[in-house]
Amino acid sequence: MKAVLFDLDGVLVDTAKYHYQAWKTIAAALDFELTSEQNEHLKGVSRVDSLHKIVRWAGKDIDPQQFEQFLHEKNENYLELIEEVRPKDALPGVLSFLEALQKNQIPIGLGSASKNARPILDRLGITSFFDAIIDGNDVTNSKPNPEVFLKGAKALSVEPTNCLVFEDSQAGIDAARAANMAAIAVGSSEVLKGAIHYISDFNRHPYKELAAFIE
Ligand code: B16
Ligand code: MG
Repeated sequence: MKAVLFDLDGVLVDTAKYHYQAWKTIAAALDFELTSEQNEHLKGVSRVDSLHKIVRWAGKDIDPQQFEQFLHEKNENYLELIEEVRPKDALPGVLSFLEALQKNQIPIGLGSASKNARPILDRLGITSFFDAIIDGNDVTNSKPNPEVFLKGAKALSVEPTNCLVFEDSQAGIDAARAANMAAIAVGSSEVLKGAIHYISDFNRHPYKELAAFIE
């Protein structure tokens, strides 16, 4: 039997669109238009590393004080956007999948790069499903480094090889693989490489289908 580790943004809730929107505003302040293709490379990546990438793509040189200011502005903007998150915003089928895992006594963990993960889980009303929560406040290395998932496995007291990760980002799938864990991608195989299975959401791929990878 396996434990399951969930990414947050883009897997349990579509906050990925809010990250994109908030980063677009920062990019515009750098006279740069952030494309959705470039945004793929920001998914699962920490706030600091994301801004480093954007500044590099914009070809700008900014001082540390302005860098800090942009980080602050991005988060303020993002916090405003997520204020509206409600239980109905959990992605399709998430709630029943969590209920099925719990019913089958599968340990459940969160492995998110976000420092805002806990308030988002609370807003969704699903915090109590999680036996372990590892987020951006608990790690020093950003995905694709495996730290967040290795800490998740440890907190659940399971071997990394007995963990199954659900991820929507290439950085996250790479992190799972670096941790010796199998990953199921929430997204398309044209964009995401290296997962053992691809799903669009948890509604179209119910517990029965996914149980083969878990139990
Ligand atoms: P924050 P995940 C990641 O969350 C997002 O995918 C990524 O876009 C974001 O930059 C990162 O969290 C940090 O988020 O600014 O809220 O600390 O996908 O790993 O759940
Ligand atoms: Mg994600």
